[in-house]
Amino acid sequence: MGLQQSDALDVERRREDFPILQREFDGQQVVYLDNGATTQKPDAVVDAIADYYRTYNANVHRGIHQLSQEASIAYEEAHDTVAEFVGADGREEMVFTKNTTEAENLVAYAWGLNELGPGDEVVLTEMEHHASLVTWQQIAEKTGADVKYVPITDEGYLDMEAAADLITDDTEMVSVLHVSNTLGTVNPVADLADLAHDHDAYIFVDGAQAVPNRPVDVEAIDADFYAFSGHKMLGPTGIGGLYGRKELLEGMEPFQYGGDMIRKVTFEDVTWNDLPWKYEAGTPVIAQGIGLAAAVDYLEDVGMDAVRRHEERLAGYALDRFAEFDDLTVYGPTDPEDRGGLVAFNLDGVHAHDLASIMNDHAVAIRAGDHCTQPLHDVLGVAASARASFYLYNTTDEIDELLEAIDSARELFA
Ligand code: C6P
Repeated sequence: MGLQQSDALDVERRREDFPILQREFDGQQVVYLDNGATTQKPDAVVDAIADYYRTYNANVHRGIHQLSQEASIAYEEAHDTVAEFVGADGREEMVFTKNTTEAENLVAYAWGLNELGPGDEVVLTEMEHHASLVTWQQIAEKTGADVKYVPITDEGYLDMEAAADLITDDTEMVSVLHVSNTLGTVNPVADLADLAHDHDAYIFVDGAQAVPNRPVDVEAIDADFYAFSGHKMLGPTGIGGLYGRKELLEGMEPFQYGGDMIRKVTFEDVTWNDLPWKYEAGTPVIAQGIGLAAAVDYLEDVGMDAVRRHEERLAGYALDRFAEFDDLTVYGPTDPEDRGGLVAFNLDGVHAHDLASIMNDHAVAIRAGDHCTQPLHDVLGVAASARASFYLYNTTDEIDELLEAIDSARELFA
């Protein structure tokens, strides 16, 4: 790739914004490679949340006092910031949810439960996260619709020929992840959107592993819905974003009922609030929204192209290093440009959980398990895998430390 670290982003300077990266376990500095699960938070995000609680904490859309006005403005403007970040057309198209999972459930319940019926089909992929797979499976069961799965190729790509056969006039919804949290594969979501729209179906894109790592433009993809989680992109837990095409969000029923999502209520009837508040029932995720906007500001400052290049560089370096060892099986595409910054793998003869535990003894934090993709692991023929996932503050030296820790596991189990 011929890309030097300094061309992408100044990692050493950025690391100073994350004091947690200085943590030591038994004198060893932590190597945090579990960013696919959740990322660390820079001071700017922690400060923005603390500033809200310290200086203008109040409920939003309820008070006429100054604190409430300040909180309401900050919360509403957070929607604008996040909407712009993913190319949505303003706050009306950006609903704040608890996380990606809740965004999936919102659409499945508010749209799917009302629109799906016997004979209708929802098309997913074999690499789907449980957030989408379980949700659509259950909604299909409630409505009598069928679920179909686009298979993956041996190289870990979606089989697009099979996708073209599976998406038909019976398809009502295509729900696909943008970047796989297990294979790392970057899926051709714009092509899948075209396929869905050719058959008058909608497409829901799960961007949980994409928005943190690459520039995303929901309009360029032509997504109908697009979801992501704040905690995977430097933001706090407890917040996610759901982009929805305005006319779709306007036409759908609310997901939850209660305060703030209404305009006028009588004992007999109710009218709904404007977008996006119609989908944010009760006291919303105020501090989290403010924190997510601060995370977006931080990412904008770094530059999403730089983040993507850095992730590709780290993934490429990891793939090259892993290829040096015959006893390591790596899942997903071999070309780093086709994948996000994560590598799932297995070491011959060592269970992924044991491997992660030995990594922990070396202060290397990775994830082990099925990564909420049990059916995909069935396809891969393994019960579990270990996974190293990178972010903008990781270095190739840390990947070397990972490899050294794997070496000690090798020795231990030899
Ligand atoms: N994947 C991982 O370690 P929530 O939990 O709602 O913030 O995100 C769910 C989710 C949905 N889609 C994809 C592609 C994801 O990767 C995740 C979360 C974490 O891989 C936890 S299982």
